[in-house]
Amino acid sequence: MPLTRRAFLRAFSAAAVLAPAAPALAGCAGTEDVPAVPFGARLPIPPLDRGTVETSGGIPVRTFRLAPQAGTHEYVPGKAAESMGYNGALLGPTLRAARGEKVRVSIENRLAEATTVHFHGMMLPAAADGGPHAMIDPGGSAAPEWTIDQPAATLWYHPHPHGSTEKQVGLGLAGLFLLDEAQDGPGASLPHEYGVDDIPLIVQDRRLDGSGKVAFDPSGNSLGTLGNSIAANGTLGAVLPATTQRVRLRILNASAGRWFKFGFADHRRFHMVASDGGLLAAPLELDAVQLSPAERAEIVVELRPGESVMLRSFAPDLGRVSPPDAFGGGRDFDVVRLDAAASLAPSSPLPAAFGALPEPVDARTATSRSFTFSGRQINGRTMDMERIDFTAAPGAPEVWFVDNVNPYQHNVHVHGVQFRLLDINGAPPPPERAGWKDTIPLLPRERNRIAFRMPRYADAEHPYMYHCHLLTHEDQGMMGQFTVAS
Ligand SMILES: [Cu+2]
Repeated sequence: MPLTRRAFLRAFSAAAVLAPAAPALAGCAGTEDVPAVPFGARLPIPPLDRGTVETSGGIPVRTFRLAPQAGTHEYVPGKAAESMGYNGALLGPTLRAARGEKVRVSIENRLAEATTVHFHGMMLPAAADGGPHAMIDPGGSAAPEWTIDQPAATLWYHPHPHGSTEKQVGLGLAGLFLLDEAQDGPGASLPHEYGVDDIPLIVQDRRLDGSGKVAFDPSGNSLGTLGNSIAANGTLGAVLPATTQRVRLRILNASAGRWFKFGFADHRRFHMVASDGGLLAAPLELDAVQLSPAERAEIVVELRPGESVMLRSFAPDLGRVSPPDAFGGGRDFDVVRLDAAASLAPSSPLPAAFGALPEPVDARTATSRSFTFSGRQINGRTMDMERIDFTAAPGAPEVWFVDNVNPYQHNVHVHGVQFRLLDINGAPPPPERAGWKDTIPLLPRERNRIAFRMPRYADAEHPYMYHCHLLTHEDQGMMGQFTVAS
């Protein structure tokens, strides 16, 4: 699915206006030669890993093992590309644990370079978070542990080494971490048979060169590397054989810089049931949901027997961009085709509501902080591993103003917490962003206000990160860090 030559030229000539230092067309030679991969390969489902329960000091600990390693993967059949994966050549197993369980992740780095494993969206102690201070050298190991203490959700894990996150994620290091409730909750009637009607969907753009290898071009435009191909669970042109009337898709945008606006080619409506940190207050009927890098949405789509329907990414709404239509917008991508069987097993109807979400913190008593995102800096500062930007009290209520003053996109992710979006430029957020979030888009000239409680774990030594999750921006230092201490 190569971009047309005209689209490339438009993107790069626009990029030159905003990023005059960018070398023209660097690293994209041959990109237009990528063979289109026809839809037909079965969508791979990452193996479900519930770990093993070991007892430590009389306490059961659900223990997972992750071994980041190098390998090769054929995005284009017959053309091997260098790749990285956890416990395999690409991506990683889907880890799954329940609220209240103690978990441990034993990590053994089999890569030839240092890495970390960050648990994105997890409310956990900073020492277990896997940020850029938690480097694991080649041959080294780590075993972070914590207790699951948050609602059921679709979280994920990925590397976070300062300066090389885009490369490691882009080569394939990413996996899902699903959380369940301890007992049946309001989401229990949703499709929940993993790989059958509850489908993990890791969507990533890949920039493939003429030989089918993964290429990077972080200086090409203001969003970093944008791919010319869309992989679902690592596969181009994937098809999901559906056997049930309703299918739940847990969609993760694991791209470095591309925004997606997911919907269906026939514009059918579907229900979004969960955002980053868990269930919405009620199923939300939509015809498209937009996700910036690292955001998730769980959707439930209804199928008719024997039909085929394409999950498509439509041209995203990228806000006021100057110049318009420059950075990865302006076109559609087909992502995965759903082929319904001639006879579909019945599914439970969706509940009318899941239950109201608690009010965010009281803005009048919360600590207020402001963060201005500009260029590759936050509040005029570039990430410094040795600098702690501020310290907060455990569990303290916080309200943050997060401003993007640029004419192009950023987004923001805060480690260790789930937050709520209070308003965007003073107006209430759209309903798909009104639930629990750990990552939100920052469109051009937008001021977002978020509220949350600080992690309850005091640790004066290990920091949490807040940063732009456009991986090129993050690698270039658009990140800060805070500690939580009594
Ligand atoms: Cu950014």
